Amino acid sequence: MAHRAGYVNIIGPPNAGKSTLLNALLGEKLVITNPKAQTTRHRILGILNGDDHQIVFSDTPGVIEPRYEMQRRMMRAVNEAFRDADVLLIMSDPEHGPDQLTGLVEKAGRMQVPVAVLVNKVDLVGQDRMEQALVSWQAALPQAKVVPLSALHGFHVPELRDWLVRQLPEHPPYFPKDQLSDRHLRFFVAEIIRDKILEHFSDEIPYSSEVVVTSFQEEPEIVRIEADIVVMREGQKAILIGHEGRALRRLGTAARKAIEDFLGMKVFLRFHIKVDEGWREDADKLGQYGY
Ligand SMILES: Nc1nc2c(ncn2[C@@H]2O[C@H](COP(=O)(O)OP(=O)(O)OP(=O)(O)O)[C@@H](O)[C@H]2O)c(=O)[nH]1
Ligand SMILES: [Mg+2]
Repeated sequence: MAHRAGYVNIIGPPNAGKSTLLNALLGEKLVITNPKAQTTRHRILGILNGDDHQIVFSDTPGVIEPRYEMQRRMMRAVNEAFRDADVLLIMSDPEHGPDQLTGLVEKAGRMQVPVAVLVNKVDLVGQDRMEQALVSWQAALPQAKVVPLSALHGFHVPELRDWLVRQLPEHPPYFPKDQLSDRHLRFFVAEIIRDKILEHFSDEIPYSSEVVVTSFQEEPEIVRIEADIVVMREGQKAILIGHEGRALRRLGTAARKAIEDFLGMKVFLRFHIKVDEGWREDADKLGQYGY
């Protein structure tokens, strides 16, 4: 039996549901998803293994016009995903048609590999709006397969998975068949903490924050985790900590519970808050943080 394998890269505007789709395709919550934009900051692989196939999915940051070095590096990760795709998934929603995404359309139009446009969040709009969106995408990218979808509710997700397997080239697996991602547990733990920061704090705080897991010790009964939360200003640190430390305790409890669910183990979690005004522009720091 021939084995098929390849890279299926998910690219689109912020908040379209790219990470939700990756989780739906994998059938488990691997990456964080959030109503706020720019949740995903890295290219993250999620690997779906079957007896005769391996799909290496890439979740990517939403496409934006970068304003600082961290965002430039995020867009570099997106561009890399354009280059090595065996199949390209352009994910959008009814709010973002081809006219709003001309850069993406142009790049997708030049691709030599199969392209599908996924118009996500069908559950939020009426039939007419959805029809219009599908027609305009098909006109903009005639060679693409255009699919209405709901990543959140799983609508058309199994059909998409089957179609993707058929598009893959014959190739041996790229990764061991029991591997789910290219990232380690520490990375996902830091992402869960960042997700809780997005949830608990507004305005610029989530966008000024970076989370680094500095210690991860597995004991028989418990995992002991220490993490730095880096913010850009003393005022942000004060908000994060809150009156008598209450905000930080709430964050800690929410993050600990989510990490316990993810690891299936009891967790002890401790934060250290640091202030570093320039981390988003600092090439060395960004390198250390994995950008
Ligand atoms: N109603 C509805 N909401 C959805 C659907 N898919 C995703 N969402 C929601 O849309 C929001 C954004 O989802 P994400 O998966 O984080 O979007 P993303 O494209 O990865 O966003 P970035 O990482 O910020 O670029 C979340 O609140 C999801 O629950 C869907 O099919 N229907
Ligand atoms: Mg995302």
